[in-house]
Amino acid sequence: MSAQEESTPFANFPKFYGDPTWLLQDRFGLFIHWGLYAAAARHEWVMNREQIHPDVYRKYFEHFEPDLFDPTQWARAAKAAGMKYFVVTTKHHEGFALWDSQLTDYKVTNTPIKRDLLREIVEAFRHEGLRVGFYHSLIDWHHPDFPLDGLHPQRDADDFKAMAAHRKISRYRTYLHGQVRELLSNYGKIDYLWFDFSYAHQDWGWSKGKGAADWDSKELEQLIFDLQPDILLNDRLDLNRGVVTPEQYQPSTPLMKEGLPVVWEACQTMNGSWGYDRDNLDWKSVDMLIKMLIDSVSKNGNLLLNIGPNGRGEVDPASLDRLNGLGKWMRLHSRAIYGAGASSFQPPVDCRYTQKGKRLYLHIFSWPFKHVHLPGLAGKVDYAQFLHDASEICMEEHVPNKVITSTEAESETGTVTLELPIQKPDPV
Ligand code: FHN
Repeated sequence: MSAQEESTPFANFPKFYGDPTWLLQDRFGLFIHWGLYAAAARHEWVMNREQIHPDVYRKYFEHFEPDLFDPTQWARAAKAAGMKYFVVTTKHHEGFALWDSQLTDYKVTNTPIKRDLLREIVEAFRHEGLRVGFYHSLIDWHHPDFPLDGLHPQRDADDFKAMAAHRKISRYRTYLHGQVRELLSNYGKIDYLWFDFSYAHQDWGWSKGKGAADWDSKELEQLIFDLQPDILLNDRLDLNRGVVTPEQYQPSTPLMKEGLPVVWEACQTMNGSWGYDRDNLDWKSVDMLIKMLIDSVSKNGNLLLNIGPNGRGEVDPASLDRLNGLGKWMRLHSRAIYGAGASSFQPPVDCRYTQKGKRLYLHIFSWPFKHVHLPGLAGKVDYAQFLHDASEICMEEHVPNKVITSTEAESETGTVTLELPIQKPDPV
C-alpha cells in the first residue's frame, strides 16, 4: 500500500464493499423498530431500563399476537411519504427473532401469531417498490452464550457464572453468523445490512468492549458478501472501515468501493423512542422533520426516519400524520432531494442549498424573509418567474418558520438580492 494510501482515511478500505449509488439517489428511508418491546409499549430498551427479569419478559413472547398487523399499509405510508428504502429490525438487543429462524425457539413463529412476519414485511415493501434493509443487533440479552456486559444486572445476578462468558463467545459467534446466513439466504435480494452495536475501542457502551474479534467480523463480512455481493453494509462490525478515523465512533456509515462518493446516513426517531412508547410525547413536528431531511441532504447525507409500530401491529396516528405531512412536501419538492446533495455555494443564514447537477434548490428555513442575499445565483435567472415561483410556493404554504423550497434556478456565478414578499396571503 503506498504511503499516500496509508495516510488517507481510506487506507484500510476493503475493495468489495457495496456501491452506494442507489443510496445517493434515494436519500430518504424508513427505519422500523418492531419486536416484543412493542407489546410492552415502553421503548425498545424496556427490558434493561426497567430491569425486567427474562422470565418475566417472556410473558411478552407468550402473548405476542399483532392481530392488526398490515405491512401493506406500512409500506404504502412509507412510499407516500417519499421514502425509497426501509430498514427493519430482524432482531434487536432483546434477542427475539422476527423471522422463522431454525437456530432459536425465541422467534415469532413460536408466538401466538405463528407467522414469519419478516417475510410478510419484506414482500409488502418490495411490492411497493422500496429497497430492502435488515437491522441486526450484535448484542443479545437473551442468548445464553452472549457474554454478559453488565448492562443487565438482573440477569448477571442470576447467572454470575456467565461472566466467564468469553468461553461461550464462540458459541454465540456461530449463532450470530448462522442467523445472518439465514437472513441473507432466505428473503431474496437484500440491499442493505445495518448492524447495531459495537464499541470495542471503548470499554463502555452497548457492547462493553466487544468488537471485531468477538464477532469474528472479518469472517462475517466475507460471509455477507459471499451471500449478497451487492449489499451495502454499515460499519458496526468494528473493522474501522468507516470514512472517519478509527478513534471516532462511526455513525451508521454505509461503506462503499474506493473512489465512490462518500455517503453518510442520519437515523432519527420521530419522538425520541425507536420502539413504540405509549407515553412518549416528545414528537418532532412535520416542519422539523422536513428540515432534518433537507439538512442531511444539504450535507450529502441521507435520512433514515424511524417508526415504532405497536403491539397490535399498527403504526400509531401521530407517526402516520408525520409521514403524511412529509409526503405532501415531497410531492412538490422531492426533485430537490432525490439524487441531490451539497452545493459548493454558501447559503444565506437560516437557509440550505441542495444541488443536483446545475440545478440549485433554495430551502428557506425561517420565513418570512425580507431580504435574501443569494450568492451563486446569476442574472440569467428570470427573477420575476423565480420570485413568482418562490412567492407562489411561499404564499401557498405561507406559515411562519415553514420550510419553503423555491423553484429551480440555474447555478452560475454572480450574486443576486431578492426581496421576497412578506405579506400574508389575502384571506380567501
Ligand atoms: O441501542 C440501539 C437503539 O435501541 C436503537 O436501535 C438505535 C438505532 O440507531 N441504535 C442503538 C443505540 O443507538
